[in-house]
This record gives sequence, C-alpha cells and structure tokens, in this order.
Amino acid sequence: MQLSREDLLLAYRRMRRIRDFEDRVHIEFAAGEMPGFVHLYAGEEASAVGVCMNLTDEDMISSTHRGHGHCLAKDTDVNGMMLELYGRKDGICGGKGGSMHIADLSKGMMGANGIVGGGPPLICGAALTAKTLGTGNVAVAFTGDGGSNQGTTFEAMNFAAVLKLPVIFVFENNGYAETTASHWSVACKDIVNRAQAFGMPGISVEGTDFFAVWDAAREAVARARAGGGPTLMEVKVPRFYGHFEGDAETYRAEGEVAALKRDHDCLKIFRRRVVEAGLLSDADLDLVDAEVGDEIEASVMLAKSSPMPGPEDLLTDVYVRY
Ligand SMILES: Cc1ncc(C[n+]2csc(CCOP(=O)(O)OP(=O)(O)O)c2C)c(N)n1
Repeated sequence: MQLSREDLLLAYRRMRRIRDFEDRVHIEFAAGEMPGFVHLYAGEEASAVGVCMNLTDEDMISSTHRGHGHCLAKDTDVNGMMLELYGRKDGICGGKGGSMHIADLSKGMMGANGIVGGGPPLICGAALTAKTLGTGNVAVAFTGDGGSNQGTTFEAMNFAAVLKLPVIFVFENNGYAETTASHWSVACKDIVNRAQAFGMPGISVEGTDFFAVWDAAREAVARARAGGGPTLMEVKVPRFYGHFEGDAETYRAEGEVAALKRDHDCLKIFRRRVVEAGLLSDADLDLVDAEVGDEIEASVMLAKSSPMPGPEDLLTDVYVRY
C-alpha cells in the first residue's frame, strides 16, 4: 500500500461527502423539495473513490443513472452539484441536466447517463482519443450488473480489446437491476468471468473495502497507461436505498438493508481499518465528518435560495461549442 496520511484523509472525505450528499438528497427529495428523478449511490462509495483516486482530471470517466458518487469521487464541486439537482441556473450544467444528465468535463466526468449500457461505447471514444494522440490518459466506464448484459457493453468491450484501448470497465454489482436480482439476470456466476471471453484481464473486488478497490484499480490503470489494454473489474457493492427515490422496495427481504448498513458499510470498515492500524485517529475522522456535514448543509441552503433558469436561458447550450 502506498497511501499517505493525506491520501487516506482525502479518501475518507470523498466517501463521507458522497454519503452525506446522498442522505441529504434522500430527505430533500422525500420532502418534495427537489425536482426530477433521483437514483442514490449510498453504500457504493468505496468503488467510485477507490477507482477515481487513481485518476487525474485528464482521465475520463462515464457514469450511469446513479452518478452522484462518480461526480463527487472526481471532485466535482459540491455546490454546483446540489444547485444542479435543484434545477438552478448556477448549477454545474445550468440547471438543465439534473441528477441523470449531470456532467463536468473540467474534471473528466463525461456525464451521468439515463441509457443503461450507454457509458461503455462513449468511454471507448475517449480512450481512442487518448491512444491516437498518445496522451497516456485512461478512461473508465462505470456500469451496473444490469448494464453488463447490454449489447452496447459487449461491443465496447470487444472494440477496446481489439484496439488495446486504455479502458477499465468497472461493473458495480449491487445485486439488482431495478427490481431484478442479478442471479436472475446474469447467466454466469460472476460478471468477472466474462473478461476471458473478451480477451482481457478480469478482477473481482469486495466493494466495501476501499483498499481492495484502490489496489485493483491502481494495477488496471497502470496497465492501461503502459499500453496493455483494457481490464474488467467487478466490484461487489451494497445499495442502501431503493432503485430510485420513491421505490417501495417490496422485492427486498425484510431486514436486508439494515443488515447491509450494519455489516457492509464501507465508511465504518474504512474507519475501523485505519484506526486499528494507527494510521488515523477517530478524532481525525470526526473532524472530517463535521466539516463535510457543514459543507452539505451550506450547499442545500445555497441551492434553495438560488434562482431558477429564466426564459432567456431556454435556447442557450443547445449546440456544443469546442
Ligand atoms: C437501455 C435501457 N434499458 C432499460 C432502462 C431502464 N432501466 C433504468 S435503470 C435499470 C437497471 C440498471 O441496473 P444496473 O445496471 O444493475 O444498475 P443499478 O441501478 O443497479 O445501479 C433499467 C433496466 C434504461 N434506462 N435504459
């Protein structure tokens, strides 16, 4: 392991920020304060942060409909994100993207995506650019277990393997695609087994363990940067909320979520690990908790008091300028 004290604090801060952002959005949405449609990432924090801490702003990622965690792991501005979810004019996408189309190209975050399996082909474009221009950058497609079954994903994996593109396909397997348990929809036992069929290395990681994800991603990123081509990573994660906000979750066993929160919380596991190893103290982590709590509270207050886009904004951002 080569993580400094600063890295560990940063990892914890990013995971805590995702958790608090999501917990707060859950409350705001239920109170009818937030427009649109929201899918929360809480429980999966170690996956986004473990992967993205190996990336720079020039390395691109594509996300899913569950994209807040990927944005925050790529260090997108919290205020800009909260304003965006509230549909405000000063949101990171001018209030026009919302939760499911949020993007931040300044951080290499190509966007959340309402199309399941939409990210992998998109990220191959970024990877092809990196390879053609010889930038040494890598590209990561985050996808779900449901997304792993899409034809677009298969094409992208084949394309990336044939052209030896610097891509990492990260399948965040939270056990469900909407209401369908993955053992009903994924024919092979583990998604990682599909790597062999596409001729790329595959690795399966326990997604509640930040260190396991970070290690696996570090190896995959190094291989991609060195011209070694794509890697498939299956990251097994829990999902603490419903598929979408408002989901009655009748397809889940009683007590399932409570047990996941008790025994499979990546934040608790991280804390236990670093404190027991003497790397950080409870006080160090409590301070981060307090600071992030204030940060999220301030972002909600700012969003609620900020203006909506006006009629004059209706026809802006219709075409991309580059
Ligand atoms: C092409 C396409 N088919 C179906 C849907 C409807 N849909 C939205 S989310 C979802 C499940 C995705 O499951 P998974 O990839 O496992 O991601 P998770 O929600 O578990 O994070 C489906 C089927 C869609 N948005 N796009």
